[in-house]
Amino acid sequence: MNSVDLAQPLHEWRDLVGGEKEEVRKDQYSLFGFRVPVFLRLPVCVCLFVCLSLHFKLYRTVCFNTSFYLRSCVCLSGQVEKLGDICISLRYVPTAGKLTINIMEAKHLKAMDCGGLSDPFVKVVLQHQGKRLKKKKTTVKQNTLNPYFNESFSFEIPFGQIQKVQVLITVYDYDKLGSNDAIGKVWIGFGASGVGLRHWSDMLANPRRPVAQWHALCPEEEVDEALKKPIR
Ligand SMILES: [Ca+2]
Repeated sequence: MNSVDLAQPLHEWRDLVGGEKEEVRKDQYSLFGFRVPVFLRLPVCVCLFVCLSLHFKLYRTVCFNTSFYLRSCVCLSGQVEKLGDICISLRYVPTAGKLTINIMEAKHLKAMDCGGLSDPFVKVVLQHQGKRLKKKKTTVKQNTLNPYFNESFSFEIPFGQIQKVQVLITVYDYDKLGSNDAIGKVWIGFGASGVGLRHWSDMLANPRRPVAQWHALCPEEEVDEALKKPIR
């Protein structure tokens, strides 16, 4: 008959053992609440980095294109994009083959200097089939957003070429230090659209008479991009 040793306790306290759960913790790590094997840590991080990079690159591209499109729409629709307006007079004398461009005045120009003003001057470029033929500049008007120029420039253009000529007018802010900043640009003549085309057509339809027109300034980079496109 078996005897019971009453000197020994009947029950023992034992620590709980995690078993498989403990092993999983050693082999895995948590990533956004998901358990990922340790050996996949590096590949997963690389994939995440690539995906995030592509996502933000795509996001930036979409934002830039949307912004560019909206700004183009505003500019091409004739609405002022707060760069200012410039008044230009065009006169062409077919018999003399002489084009006269008068830079009359500008108004509501964008402030480019710290004091809330600009030092505007205007550059006139005459080009034919993408090649610059002549370049002229007005004087600089200090500390104003509404400069009055009334400066004329004449170019010799035979009647046979006047239909293919482009006039590019850019308003700059003069700076003593550093390069001059473009405030805005206007494209008149061959390949232009909107007011730029209508003004040119009005000039050709009224030979020997000066035809004045206000133009809304567009961002320089947008005009330059449009000039690169093939003209239909
Ligand atoms: Ca300035």
